[in-house]
This record gives sequence, structure tokens and C-alpha cells, in this order.
Amino acid sequence: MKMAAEVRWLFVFLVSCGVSLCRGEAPHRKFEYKYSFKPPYLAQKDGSVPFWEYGGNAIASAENVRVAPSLRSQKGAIWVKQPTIFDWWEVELVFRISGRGRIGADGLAFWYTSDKGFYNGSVFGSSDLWTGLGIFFDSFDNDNKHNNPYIMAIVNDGTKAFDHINDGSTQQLSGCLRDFRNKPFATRARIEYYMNSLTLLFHNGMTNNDQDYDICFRADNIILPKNGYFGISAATGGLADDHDILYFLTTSLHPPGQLPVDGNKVSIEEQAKLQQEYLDYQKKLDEQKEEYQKEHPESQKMEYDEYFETENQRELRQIFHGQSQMFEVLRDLHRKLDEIVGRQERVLGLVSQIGQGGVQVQGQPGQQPVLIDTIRRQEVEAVLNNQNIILNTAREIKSFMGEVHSKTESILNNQAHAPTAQVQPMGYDYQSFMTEMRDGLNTLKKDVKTPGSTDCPNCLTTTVFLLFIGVQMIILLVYSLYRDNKEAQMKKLY
Ligand SMILES: [Ca+2]
Ligand SMILES: [Ca+2]
Repeated sequence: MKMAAEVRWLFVFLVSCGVSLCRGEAPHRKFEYKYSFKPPYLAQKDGSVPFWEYGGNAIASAENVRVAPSLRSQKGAIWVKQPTIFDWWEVELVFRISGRGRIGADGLAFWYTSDKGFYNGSVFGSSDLWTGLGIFFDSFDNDNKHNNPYIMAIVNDGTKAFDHINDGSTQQLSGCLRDFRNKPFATRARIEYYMNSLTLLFHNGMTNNDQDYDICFRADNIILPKNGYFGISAATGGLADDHDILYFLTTSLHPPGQLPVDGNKVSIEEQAKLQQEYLDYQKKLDEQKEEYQKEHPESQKMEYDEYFETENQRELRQIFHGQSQMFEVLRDLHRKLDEIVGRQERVLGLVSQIGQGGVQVQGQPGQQPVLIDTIRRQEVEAVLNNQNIILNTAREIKSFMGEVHSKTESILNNQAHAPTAQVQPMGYDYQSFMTEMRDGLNTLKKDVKTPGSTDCPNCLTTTVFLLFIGVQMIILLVYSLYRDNKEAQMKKLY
């Protein structure tokens, strides 16, 4: 998966600070001029480079060291005179490898070894079977795997002969595929060895921003010889590039609290005094400048004319400016593209998840199957269950309605057969009561007419019975009258 640009930058930043900061405190840094060279006046008039010695086909000028020129079969090297006196270090290498060919050869090597190498050795211009570290900027693809230019590190214990046939790939500690040839700006490598961790950051020379570094590799638990020598070597073959070193800047790194005491260190009072002197001098200079400008207003203009650039310079500057702007825009676009790719991947992931639960619909032959979001099985089952329940309920309602209908019909039929039949009002059931009374009376009449019934001593006499009936009738009549009267009164009230 592609790493988003921000993540990559963050990673570079973390790694670059990680080596130092994440261990606790940042190491003390001290520039080591005896292990460095830089322009201007890189080489002195006699051609020597202070604290360094070079040989083979290497040429030093005021601006750079051409370790191997763009001629066939050249070899050269430059080695520091004194071994290091510090354990941990960082080397910033600013270099240019340029040639007219589409492909160049052979490459450049950075060395940190227990002994100085040769000036015309077999490994990128220096010695094989070295003890220590070699970092190779290999331009030419010897093993024809289309993986050059390549940057790699090999740590050797003095026993391994460089594997030229495989471009050292069988021996490498780590590496990265980076193009370092023919760049608009100088390419840079920052090699840091601190607390047994080796880190290589690379600047591809596409911008003039000094901090545009990219991580090439980081390796832990690396043990390099103490008091080693720094060196640079280069070689050309059938094809040839110019191999120029512009800056070799060494900084020693000291864990906090372990900075060696500097004998030439100035005291704080002295520092303050010098600072004050410097400020006074600056002030005086400014005053004099102002005075001069007041006295010579015309010369001021003339003087500034010298600062103006020529047309060519301006054009070149504008081209560079335009290019760097284009580069910025491109980088921005690249970042956005990365973002989009990331989002697309997320969306695709989601779609495939849905696809696993959903239905895969086959498209036309030759087309990608189209994934459609559909209802899942359990959802279908739930819907079917609900439908069944609704159907059952509807059926029940239907049967109930049928019952109601049949009952209504039977009622209507009953009414048609017996038109007098009416829904009785709630309350006293006169009719049934009267029927009961009639039946009772008939029974009584029968009993009365029966002659044998007089025998029983507990039986009522006819007179008493008639009297009882009479009283009952009167009570009923009175009650009926009273009720009617009451109902009439109630109706009036409403
Ligand atoms: Ca090679
Ligand atoms: Ca190769």
C-alpha cells in the first residue's frame, strides 16, 4: 500500500529525531573541522586539502573534490589523515554525480573503516576486504536487474570480497532505490551513527531546500570499529560520470553529559565581553554607513547597481524559481493523489465487505462483476414472518366478519319471521313474567280441580289462595302505576 505523503514526511521526521530525541535527550553536537572539507577554498593553492589526502585520479579544486572524472576507467579516493576520536558521528555529504550518458558508471563510495583504503582499489576506487562501513552509490547495473542507481550499505569484517556480479546485493545490510545522477541541485546524504544505530537520509537534489531529506534506511545494533577513518572513493568504467564532492561535514555526537571538556573554551564573562564588543562594533559600523550615505547620495545608487544581477542570472533564477514552484505544486498534487488513493482503498474495502454479505451480480462477459447492495437473508426472513402474521390476522378477521355476517343475517331472518319480535328493553321482562304467571295459574287451576288434593293438611284453602293472588295483583298494579308515573316524570325532566 502506498504511504500517504504526510505519513512519509512524518516518518522521516520521526526517524531523524527518533535516533536522538526518542532516546531521551538530544545528543550534544560538535562540528569537527578536522574531519570536514567545504568550499570556498576547499583546496589550498598547492592543491592540498587540509586534514585530508587524496590520490589516484582525484582532483581537488577550491569548489569541490572531483574524486573520479568523466573519463573511462578512472579511480580515485580521498581519505582523512587522522582517525576519529569520537564514538558517534553524523556526516553530511553534498555531492553531484553527473554525466552526459543516459546511464553512468560506476559510482561513489563513502567509507568509515579501521584503516585507510587504497586510492585505486577494486571497490568503487578503493580497497576490498575492508573492516567497517561502506555506503555505495552504485550507478551501474552490473547484475542487469534494472535496480540501479541504488544506494546500499555493507558492513564488512575484513573477510568478505565485494560481490561485483550481484552489485553487492548478497552482502548488503540495507539499501534503497534512488536516482542521484544529473539532478538540478546537489544531492545530499546524511549518514548518522549514534548509539549503534545507523541511519541514512537522502536528499534527491530536486529542490534547493536543505531539509528535503527522505529516509533511505535505518539499522540498529551496528558495531563499527572505534577510531576509524572517513574516506570517499569513486570509479568509472566503460561509461563515465563526474563524481564531485562539494561538502563533507562531520559532526561528532555526544550523549548528554558526556561532552569532552574543551581546553579552549571561553568563560561566560569573556563571552559576554566579546558579545558586547561585537554589538558596539556593529553600531559604529551602522553609524558610519549612514554618515557616508548622507554625504554621497549619488554613490549610493552606483553602489547598489553592483548588486543587480545580469539578465542571464535573472533568467536562470526565474527558471529555478518557476521550477521549484512547479515542484511544490506537483508535490501537493502527489499528496492529494495519495489521499484519494487511500480513500478509494477504504471505499473498495467497504464495497467488498458489502459484497460478502450481499449478492454478486454478474455483468457482461469481460466486465467486472457489479456488486449491488441487497437485503440480507435474515431481513428477508423477518419480512416473510411479518407477512405471514399479517395474513393469519387477516384470515381471522375474515372469519370473524363472516360469523358476524351470518349472525346478523339470522337476526334479520328472525325479525322477518316474527315481526313482533323486538329487542327487549333492559329491565323488567313483562312478557316472560306474564307467561310464567299464566303457567303458574294454569297449574294451580289444575291442582284446584284435582279432588284428592284436599287431604293434605298443609295445603292452602281456595279462599286464602285467591286472597293471596288478589293481593299480589294489587301490588303489581300499584307498582306498575308507580313505575309509569316515575318514567313520565323522568321524560319531563329531559
Ligand atoms: Ca554496480
Ligand atoms: Ca543492479
